[in-house]
Amino acid sequence: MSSKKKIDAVVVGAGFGGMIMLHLLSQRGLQVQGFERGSDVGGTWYWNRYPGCRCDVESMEYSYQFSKDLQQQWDWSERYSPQPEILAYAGHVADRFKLRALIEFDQSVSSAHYNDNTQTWLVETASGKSVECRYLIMATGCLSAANTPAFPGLETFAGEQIHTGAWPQAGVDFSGKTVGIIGTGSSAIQSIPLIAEQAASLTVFQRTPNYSVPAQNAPLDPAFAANIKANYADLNARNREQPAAFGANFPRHFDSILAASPAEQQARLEEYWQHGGFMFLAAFGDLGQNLEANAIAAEFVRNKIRQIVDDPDTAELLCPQTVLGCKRLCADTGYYATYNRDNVSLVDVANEPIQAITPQGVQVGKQVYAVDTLVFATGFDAMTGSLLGCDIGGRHGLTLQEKWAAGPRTYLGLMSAGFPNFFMMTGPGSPSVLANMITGVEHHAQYIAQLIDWVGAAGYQAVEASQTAEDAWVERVNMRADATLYPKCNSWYLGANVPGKPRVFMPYVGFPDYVEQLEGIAERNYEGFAVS
Ligand code: NA7
Repeated sequence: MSSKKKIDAVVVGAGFGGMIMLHLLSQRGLQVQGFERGSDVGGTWYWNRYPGCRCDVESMEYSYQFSKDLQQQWDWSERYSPQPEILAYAGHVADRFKLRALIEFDQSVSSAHYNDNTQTWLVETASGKSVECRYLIMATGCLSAANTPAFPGLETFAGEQIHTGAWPQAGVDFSGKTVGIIGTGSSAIQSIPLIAEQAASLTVFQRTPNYSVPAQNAPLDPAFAANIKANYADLNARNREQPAAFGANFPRHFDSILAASPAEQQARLEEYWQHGGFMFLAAFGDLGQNLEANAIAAEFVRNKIRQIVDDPDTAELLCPQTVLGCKRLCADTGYYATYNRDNVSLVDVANEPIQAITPQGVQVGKQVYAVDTLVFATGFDAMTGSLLGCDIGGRHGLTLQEKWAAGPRTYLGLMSAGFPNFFMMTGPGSPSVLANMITGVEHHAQYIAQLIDWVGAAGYQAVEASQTAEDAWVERVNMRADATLYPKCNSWYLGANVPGKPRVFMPYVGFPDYVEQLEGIAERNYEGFAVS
């Protein structure tokens, strides 16, 4: 081992979560070290470079709130910023707050073990670096462990294979290529229209169709942006009252769709369709709670698909039959219309699954679809993948893998009993992927920093979640999910997309309630945390 040193804190990951955490801890005078497996900052936005990649939360709301100067001086160009611009923003933040000096890039943390005697963590990287620290903060992201299904013959494929979540930095030229893409989640829905424009042909392998509403992306109106900048604090405060910490600029309705006449239902849904994006689910108050209500909005989207897609069979194949919004809603630019192109075809792999990848392409039943390039838009081992991908050992040698064998268990999505001084940013049991991620990480970073202040001020060495508080929290997470329609489909929120993964609903439903819970806990002297 080389260069072993003892410091206050290690932060793993230099996406938006890791950067704000490093900033807040170093501001306090703590000696901190960041490790990042990529060659630069940006996290999700560093890895996901596929064509069409953009945020599905509006840019004016998907930006840091901790620095008024940063908010005022940064300009976004589109309603929904494209990935290169968000990555540039991450780079700007890193430079502006001098974070790069705190981060070692191209360092993948492979293990972290707690020492009961010294009450410190020993953190090791795959390349043999080793650091001893008091606090360990995993800012490793919710969607950062790419999931490539173990198709038989995968390694025999003769062409180029690419995962959307690990896109080559140099880009991919699809010109003249025969391309296949597996998956129809958000990444596929964003990239398919652009790949189709470039490729000679594109074959989409669809297992489950997804609901997508138009993003209605457009250049950002400077007057709109200026107005928000003049009242940023107000927008942020109102957003914190929203279930997912965004969308306060557009009305959220609380009335039941079942109480509206068919004409009123259609008019309101049409208005929200035209507005675009996630706010479609806010057109009525019961779309996420009531199956009958949900079915009306779902049929509205299916009818849109039938109107847009020329070939009736293809349209029907694209129509989801699942609960709307149960899997993450997608926002697109020209997705459904892409199936009207002559060079695009849709293959249903729901009833007849992909059997194998052959040297030539994708085998479905007896048919092989020959492709030059194969894109895996097959998602992620969400929320727990990046945590369990690291060998993490807590008190008495208990590993996180052992503790979470039946699914993740946390207190507040921040700590797990038996793992002192070990924090997760937007971990399972926190709103995370069900809320504006940048607001979520900023809230967590501030909470963790204040908790560390409190531990230090009280003269303690270690803090951890108590078992009883954790058990009660897990119950609360389940109870809140059970009051919604989320558990009614096979989504990655439940771990259902990865074979063998325990089926547990991982995110916490409702950002405002979550913030209120955490504030109350802090006021009650960090109730549920044990110190030593
Ligand atoms: P998603 O939303 O998890 O989508 C993955 C897609 O890949 C989905 O359509 C899957 O079908 C499909 N898939 C996965 N495994 C297979 C196999 N074995 N055969 C066929 N099809 C398969 O990932 P994304 O990257 O699109 O989006 C993730 C999030 O990133 C998104 O919600 C945004 O927050 C940004 P399935 O539905 O499982 O039948």
